[in-house]
Amino acid sequence: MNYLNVAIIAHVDHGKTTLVDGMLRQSNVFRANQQVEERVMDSGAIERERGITILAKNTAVMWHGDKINIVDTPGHADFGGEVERALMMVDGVLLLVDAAEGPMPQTRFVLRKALALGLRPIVVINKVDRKDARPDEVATLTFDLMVELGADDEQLDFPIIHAVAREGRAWRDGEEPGSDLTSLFETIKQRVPPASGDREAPFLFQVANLDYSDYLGRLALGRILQGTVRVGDSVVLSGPGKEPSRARVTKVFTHLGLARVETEVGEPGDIVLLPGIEKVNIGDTLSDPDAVQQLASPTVDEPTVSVTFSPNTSPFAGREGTYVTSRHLADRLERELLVNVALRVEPLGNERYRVSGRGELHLSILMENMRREGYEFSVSRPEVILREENGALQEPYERVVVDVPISSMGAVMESLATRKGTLTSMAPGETRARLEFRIPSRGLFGYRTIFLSITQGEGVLSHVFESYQRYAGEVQTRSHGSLVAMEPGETFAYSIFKLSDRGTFFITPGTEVYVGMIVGAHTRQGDLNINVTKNKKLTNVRASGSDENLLLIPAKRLSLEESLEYLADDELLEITPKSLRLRKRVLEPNMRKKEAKAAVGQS
Ligand SMILES: Nc1nc2c(ncn2[C@@H]2O[C@H](COP(=O)(O)OP(=O)(O)OP(=O)(O)O)[C@@H](O)[C@H]2O)c(=O)[nH]1
Ligand SMILES: [Mg+2]
Repeated sequence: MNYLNVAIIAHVDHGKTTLVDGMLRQSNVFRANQQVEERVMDSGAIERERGITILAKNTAVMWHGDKINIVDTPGHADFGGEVERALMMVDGVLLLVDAAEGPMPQTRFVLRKALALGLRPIVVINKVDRKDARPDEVATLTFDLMVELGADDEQLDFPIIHAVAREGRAWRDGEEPGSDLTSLFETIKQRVPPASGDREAPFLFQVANLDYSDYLGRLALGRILQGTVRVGDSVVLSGPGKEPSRARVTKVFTHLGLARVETEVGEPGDIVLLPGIEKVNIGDTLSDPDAVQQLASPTVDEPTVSVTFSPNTSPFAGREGTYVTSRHLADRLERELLVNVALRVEPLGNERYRVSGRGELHLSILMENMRREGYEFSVSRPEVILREENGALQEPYERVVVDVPISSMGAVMESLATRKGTLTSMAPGETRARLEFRIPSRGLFGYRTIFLSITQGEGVLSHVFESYQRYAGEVQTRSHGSLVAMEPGETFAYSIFKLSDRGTFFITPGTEVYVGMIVGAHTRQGDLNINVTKNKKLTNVRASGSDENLLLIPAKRLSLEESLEYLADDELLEITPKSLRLRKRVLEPNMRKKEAKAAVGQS
């Protein structure tokens, strides 16, 4: 049997997980009457809620006697670390490109990685059913991108498949539209070299990912590079910073469809799961005790953004969370490092930890997972990670692509220019334009909300880290202060109504607040301390309008990402399983005043 190992890579939303649905359905891995949900590989709760893939996942199908191991990868730039790891296991990639959008920032990122590893892509132009599909143009743009990224002749000689992943159909460019995915499977067979690996050679395996099971514990996932592995075999675990140690193989699993299948022998070239190896980490090597090897760990791009995690110290601390101490926090972050290879954690003292990742979403998904598990903590404003090279300060820059209605083009250009963005290309169409910018990552913090409002929700923006470049100087992102509670207690509609001209409220009447908690955004610069816990004095004479009739502007409820984007340097976000509360770092108004004065004195 041949093993054909492929990863599906693309920009976000170009249809990777949907294509896997079709491949699974058409290779008889489901029972005839089995109900299978859409995007079945997006099995995580947050993945399903948000409709995005966060973790790379493996599956496999049989096709005409060959086994195709498939790795579905996330398209969002922040999860690029997952893609880097997935590429370790494969001999080919399906590069999906949306037939209307064409190559986007993350298309470039994943393609660059695949080309650098010498993989030969199969280009799948997906969503050709879209009214605005332009498959031929998109094929040309993809070719140009490959040339720009230094593809060699073999890589440039890529097959082009047209697809409607949602209907499970694909056909070769120039052929009649097909009714199933046969052409895609055939192309994989022709183009992806069967995994090589000498069966008689000593066993060699590198861990590309870790999985967990309640009764098996930690499972090492990877591809057998050579030799075979049997239940009962003794192997040697080696990796950076660890003494080589012996371990026994207790079970061997492979993938088939959505299931893990137990097998007696793991074959060279196949992707297998090995449970029961203690202390195993991603990048580690397992080898034959008579031929011990330690392979080089795969390289992963460095983080560009960091936040500080610390225990929650607000007056409400410990009310809603199960795990609230600094110890809990440290253990949980430590555990995350095992599976989240692009993440870094650094203790800062004083129970604080600097957590660094590849973008705001990379960090916010960790926060969201933690609060769902019962953790309570606070985080600071996300900051970019600066660097020094030859004495010059550098910061991360992003490549940004926006697709906007012509009518908002000017406003978008202006708003990005004030954030130090430079326009690098411009392709105006009849009704919409596509603009590309280079901008310091800092300039994009908090920009999404502004962008959506400028384009009235009609704009699409995506960005990906490009490189470290010269520090761009001051970038102003938030120009207003906060509305801060100065009395503790329950909020009343009456006081919110009275203060409604002062800004936008984030809380509704009946919310319990503490001194120093942020209840809204001030319309002006500087913070405003307000009392939102006052109720109308009861008098004998009832006013003509009663409280119930007060017409309140609905509160603006901030999501986790919006809250992070909102934060200023002297503010924190309190995250609990039930609530997100913004607060001033220093709660007492007088103390804040003193600190502000001291800061002015120093500068
Ligand atoms: N019109 C059309 N829509 C499609 C097609 N394939 C997928 N979609 C839609 O595109 C959206 C994104 O699909 P996904 O499969 O989640 O995309 P993805 O590439 O896995 O996304 P990430 O993993 O988050 O990067 C979904 O709403 C799909 O229904 C297609 O062939 N035609
Ligand atoms: Mg997906």
